[in-house]
Amino acid sequence: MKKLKIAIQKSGRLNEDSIRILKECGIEFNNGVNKLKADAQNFPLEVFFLRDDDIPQYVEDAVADIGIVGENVVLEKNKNVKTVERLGFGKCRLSIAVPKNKKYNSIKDFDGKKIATSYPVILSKFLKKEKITAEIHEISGSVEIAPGIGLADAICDLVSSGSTLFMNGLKETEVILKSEALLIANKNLSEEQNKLVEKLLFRINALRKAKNNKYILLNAPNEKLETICKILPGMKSPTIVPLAEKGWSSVHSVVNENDFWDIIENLKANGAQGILVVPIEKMIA
Ligand code: PRT
Ligand code: ZN
Repeated sequence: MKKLKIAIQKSGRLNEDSIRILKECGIEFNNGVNKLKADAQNFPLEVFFLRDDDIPQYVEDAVADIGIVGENVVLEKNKNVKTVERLGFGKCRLSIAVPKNKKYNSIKDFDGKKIATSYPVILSKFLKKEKITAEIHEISGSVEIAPGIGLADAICDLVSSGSTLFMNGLKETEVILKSEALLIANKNLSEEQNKLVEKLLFRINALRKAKNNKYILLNAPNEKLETICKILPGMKSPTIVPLAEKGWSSVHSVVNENDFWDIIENLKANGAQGILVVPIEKMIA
């Protein structure tokens, strides 16, 4: 069988999470330092370790079939690849920031100004859409120092916690992109390769669903079961097992992380006791 080739970041912010997601999918490979590629031992997958900036090009050229890379890089490089899935890590935003002592009214303030960035493609599209004429000054690193040394009036850079902006006396004024890691793919994969991508996606989704859900067990007096079952949605419907103590049952179900505390409070108010909550490792609908 032909192997699927995946490109992930060699080192940097996406490296660990990219390796983790593949390993959690049960794929074993050796990710030792200074390796260019590794063969998975139990899945037809070959892992290439690359600079993130090169990943879209490699995927477009089919050197790699799929890749894990930030949306910011995918949009900036503007290569002919497709997005298969948003992976939920490497979250950041691409924002415009100005010196914090500068008064800021609206995006119109940037008309005629100079903005330093490593993201000229995304920024110029944004400015065009907003009908702003500003000069884009492309620099490859340490963008945040540009206003301080008189190189530009503003910057457009990635932000996560905001502490880099803060330390450089800048304030965020416009968010132009909310980015996260994407699974991208070459547009002309064979049927066989597409099947492997689907297999991988199935595992990734089972993991993500499991992370967003918890398994819950509780005891309830039988006369309260109907109300309690209405509070607990479950995958199909809750499981009810009679307890040795007469008039009581144990109820098992799955609850979503988002509604978790509301559900727990509601259950307690309706007579549930001995509530146990356990993590789910994988969840297949
Ligand atoms: O060597 P290689 O080219 O592969 O890596 P790189 O140095 O180009 O990228 P790397 O590892 O820094 O980032 C990889 C990806 O992580 C980016 O393309 C984004 O998709 C994502 N990401 C998430 C971030 C951040 N958060 C982030 N905060 N990338 C960069 N930053 C930088 C930002 O540029 C700024 O300098 O962190 C600083 C701001 O952080 P805060 O927390 O101070 O706001
Ligand atoms: Zn890079």
